[in-house]
Amino acid sequence: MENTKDFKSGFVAIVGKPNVGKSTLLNKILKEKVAIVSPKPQTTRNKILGILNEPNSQIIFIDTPGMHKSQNKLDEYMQKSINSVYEDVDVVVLVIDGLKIIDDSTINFIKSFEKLNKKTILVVNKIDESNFNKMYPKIAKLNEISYLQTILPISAKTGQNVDVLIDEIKKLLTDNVKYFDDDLYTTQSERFIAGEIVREKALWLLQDEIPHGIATQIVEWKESENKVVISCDIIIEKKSHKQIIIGKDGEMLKNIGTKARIEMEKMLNKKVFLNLFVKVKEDWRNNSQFVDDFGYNSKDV
Ligand SMILES: Nc1nc2c(ncn2[C@@H]2O[C@H](COP(=O)(O)OP(=O)(O)OP(=O)(O)O)[C@@H](O)[C@H]2O)c(=O)[nH]1
Ligand SMILES: [Mg+2]
Repeated sequence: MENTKDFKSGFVAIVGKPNVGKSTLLNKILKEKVAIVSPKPQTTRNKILGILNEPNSQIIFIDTPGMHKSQNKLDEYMQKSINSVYEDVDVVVLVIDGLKIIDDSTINFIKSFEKLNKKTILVVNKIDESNFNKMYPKIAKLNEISYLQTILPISAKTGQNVDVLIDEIKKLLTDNVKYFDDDLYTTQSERFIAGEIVREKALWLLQDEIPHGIATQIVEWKESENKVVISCDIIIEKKSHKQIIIGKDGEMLKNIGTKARIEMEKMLNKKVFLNLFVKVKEDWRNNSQFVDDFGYNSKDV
C-alpha cells in the first residue's frame, strides 16, 4: 500500500544513565514487553528495537544499555552499542531519573549530547513517585539548556504523558517510508527474548553482584504444535556463585525457572518445558571470546 503524503516515519534512540527507566518506557510505548526491566542498573546489554505502528506513522525505537564507565569487555561491548545507535537515528530521547537530584553534573551530562547534532527530547521520568511542587523547580532548572526540542516529565510506569511524548516525536519525523511490516513490533527473535526473560528473573531474585555476572544462552529449542521444549544455560563468573543460584534444595533455580516459564508461555502462547543449567565460566566478562560467545559480539552492534 502506498503511504499517504502525511505518513511519517523515523528512528528514535532511547538513551540515558542506567536504571532511569528506558526499557520500561519502550515497553509502555509498544504496549508489549520487548525489553527486560529490573531495579538493578545495567539490565539492558544490547540495542533493543521496538516498532510502533499507527495508521499514519511508523516509529522505530532503539532502547540502549545505560551509560556507565567501562570496567570490562562486556561494558566495552555495551558502550559500542550505545555509540553505534546515533548514526541511524532522527531523534534522541534522553531519559533522566526525576527522583534524583538535578545538579550541575546532570546539566553537563545533558549538554554533552548537543554535539550529536540530533533533535533531542529530554524526558524526566518517574513523576508518579514525586509531586509537582518538588518536580517543578528541578525542571525549571533545565530550561537553560537551549538545544533541547522539548522537556517532558513522564511516568514510564503508569504511562502518564507517554502519549504526549509520542506526539512530540511525530512532529520531529520527516521520513515517508514504511521500513517494516505493520504487524512487526520488534526484530528480536523469540529465542533471544526467552534468554532475556531468564536473565530478568535472575536479576530480580538474586542479590548483590551475582546478577551482573550472569549471561544466558538458549541451547535447545524444540517446537511442536502445542508445546516448546527450551533448554537454557545460565552462565556465571565464579564457582562460589553456583550454590547461591541453585539455592537450598534447588529452590532458587526452581523459582527462576517457574517465573521464566510462565512468562515464556504468555509470549509463545504454548506450553513451555524449560530446562535450566548452571555453567561456570570464570571471569567471563573480562574475556573477549566468552563475551562474543554469549551474544555480545562487537561486530553485530
Ligand atoms: N516509580 C517509577 N519507577 C520506574 C519508572 N520507570 C521505570 N521505573 C523503575 O526503574 C527501574 C529501572 O527500570 P528499567 O526500565 O530497567 O531502566 P533502564 O533505564 O532500562 O535501565 P538499564 O537497562 O539498566 O540502563 C525498575 O525498577 C523500574 O520499575 C517510573 O516511571 N516510575
Ligand atoms: Mg534497560
